[in-house]
Amino acid sequence: MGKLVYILNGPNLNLLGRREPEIYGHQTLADVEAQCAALAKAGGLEARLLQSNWEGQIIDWIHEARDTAAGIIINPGALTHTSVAILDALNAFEGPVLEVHISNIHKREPFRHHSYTSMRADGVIAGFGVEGYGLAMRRMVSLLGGK
Ligand code: CA2
Repeated sequence: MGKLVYILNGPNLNLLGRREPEIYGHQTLADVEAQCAALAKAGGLEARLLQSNWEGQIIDWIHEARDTAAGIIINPGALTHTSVAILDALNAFEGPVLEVHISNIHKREPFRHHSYTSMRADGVIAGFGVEGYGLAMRRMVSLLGGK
């Protein structure tokens, strides 16, 4: 087994592919998981996709990742724009952190333009649809020196 990468997803992302396809597309989180797992495996890594609607659960997973994961890909959903607590948790994680947004948050309402997570992220992807997760995983392979 290669090094583990957590793909953490915040509130409402369980609805991916089922609501608002004009913004978020038709693919589901299960599709994202399959794509990322294949890319991770090809690069000598292992992917674990997790989603919660609860801020505290996401923070607990980031803490857990300190002992179990080499890198984190995170789409905190709307918590991106509100959560100092998620930023603090990410600051306690030592490996690479990549932030993904399905939509281009800078093209949307002003309240989506600021991201607390970006103050810690080593890279940010926005507006590439769910393909952004795959791009982030490719970058993770480069950063973590997989195959
Ligand atoms: O573009 C993104 O990935 C966001 O992180 C998604 C969040 C939004 O609050 C951020 O500003 C940008 C919302 C996730 C909601 O996901 C849904 C997916 C399908 C249907 C309904 C909601």
